[in-house]
Amino acid sequence: MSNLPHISNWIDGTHAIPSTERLEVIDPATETVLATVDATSRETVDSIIRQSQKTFRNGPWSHADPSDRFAVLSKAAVLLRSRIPEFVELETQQTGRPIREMRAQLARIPEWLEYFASLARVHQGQVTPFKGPVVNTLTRLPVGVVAQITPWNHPLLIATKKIAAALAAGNVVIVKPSEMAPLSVLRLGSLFQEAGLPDGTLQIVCGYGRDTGKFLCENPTLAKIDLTGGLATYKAIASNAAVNMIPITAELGGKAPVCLLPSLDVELAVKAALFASFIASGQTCVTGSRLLVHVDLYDRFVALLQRRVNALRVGDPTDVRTQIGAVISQGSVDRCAAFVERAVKEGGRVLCGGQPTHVNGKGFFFQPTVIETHPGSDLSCNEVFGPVIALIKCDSEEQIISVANDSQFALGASVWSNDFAQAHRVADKIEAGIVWINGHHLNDPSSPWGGFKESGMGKENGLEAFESYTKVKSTIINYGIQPTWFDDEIENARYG
Ligand code: TXE
Repeated sequence: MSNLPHISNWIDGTHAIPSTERLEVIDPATETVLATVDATSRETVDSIIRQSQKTFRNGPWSHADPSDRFAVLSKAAVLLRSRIPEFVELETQQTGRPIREMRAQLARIPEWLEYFASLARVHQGQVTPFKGPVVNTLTRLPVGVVAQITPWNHPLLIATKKIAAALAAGNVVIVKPSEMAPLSVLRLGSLFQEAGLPDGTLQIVCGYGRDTGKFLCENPTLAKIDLTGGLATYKAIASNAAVNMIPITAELGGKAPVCLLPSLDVELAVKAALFASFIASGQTCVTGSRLLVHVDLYDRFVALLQRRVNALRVGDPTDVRTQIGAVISQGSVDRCAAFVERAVKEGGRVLCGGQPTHVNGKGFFFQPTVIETHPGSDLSCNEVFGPVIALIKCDSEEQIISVANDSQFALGASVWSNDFAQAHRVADKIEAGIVWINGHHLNDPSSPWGGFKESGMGKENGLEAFESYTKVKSTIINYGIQPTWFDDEIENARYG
């Protein structure tokens, strides 16, 4: 027997009996196995969903007063905030992301619980201007048992965003974290229990996407699926969900343009590019993976960018000085290398990096890489999901806009300029779900987050996310219209 910890699914308020099939969770910076988790079978998934349906129908949460939901989610925020250091350590280990990033990111996650707790408490129904002596109330009800499929790049942030919105609205949640980094999400089970969430309201089920995720999403009794992942995963689950009339929120890939306009100070432009492109080693859906630089800025920008990228400290993620950590897997390293190779074949010029690397002889690392290329190249069009960035010289504002929009993705985009009118003009013409002016990656629980085109549909965050976890019930209260239709004298009788 191995001494590795095994963390089994969190079901009905406890860690379930471990499955026989298990999968290993690897620290991508050291290639050591951190723990094993369940590889959950179809039979178990189906039984968890059946139990969750009973909990939704008969359990207290779906009928709880909004003030009770507020209290539980607020307490969960307090508990999470008090445990951030332990979550930071775990998140750094399982993702290989630098500890300085994880500290900054995780410190804000309790805000999602606070925000959705508050929404639960203050959200109001409506009364419509219904004609006549009638009062028509619209109330929002929880939708039911919802499945949340979450990724490995921001494991705790993305799961918490989704869980908070769904619980605030009164649903029963089954979350399947990524097989690559499920450990921090698994810890949420006992945290919510301590906060007072009734057992069975948050179920955490582990396994491979192709198996456990698929089994979950194929179940016809779900009320909603909320996915953050790849387009291929969306396509794998969409047809069944459509037939089963299950709505999907999908937060998929991106190819965010970083539009750098000539009025910018070159130092700021380079800082903007570094921040947009290399946070999380480029593994976020809004990574600034296309630097679209105006010709008037280009040469100065490139010279400084090269110096700054070459000086980035790739290293042990647990070292506070490390700026660039690991990528998630060997597969990701290979994918980055293949992108570099194709970019060079297409005439691209590697300005920085371009190679896999190791730290202390181990780990899945890739050098921060910038490749000068042209619009329409493989690197300009397709998502790497790693630290390999396309640099494109643009002759004009118009060309920056047209290159920015010439993509099947439309999630994030940033526009950087000191020229107020130009910044707004360009931002106005960019097709993307999220456009930043003089910023990138800025995020808040109140701010809807989601893309257009193949970047997905629906929103995380904000009122939009909360309402997407509800269904509207219309109650029509008649206090003056008589049901006289089949009487003899039906003058002015009202039908509808
Ligand atoms: O994601 P997957 P991967 C995008 C990004 C990246 C690509 C692939 O473009 O290059 O996705 O990354 C579960 N039924 N993003 O392969 O596989 C899986 O177990 C049900 C964008 O890591 O989509 C995991 O829990 N579930 C993104 C989740 O889907 C399935 C973050 C995501 O994994 C499944 C991550 C199936 N058939 C990747 N197959 C973002 N928007 O931030 C997989 N899963």
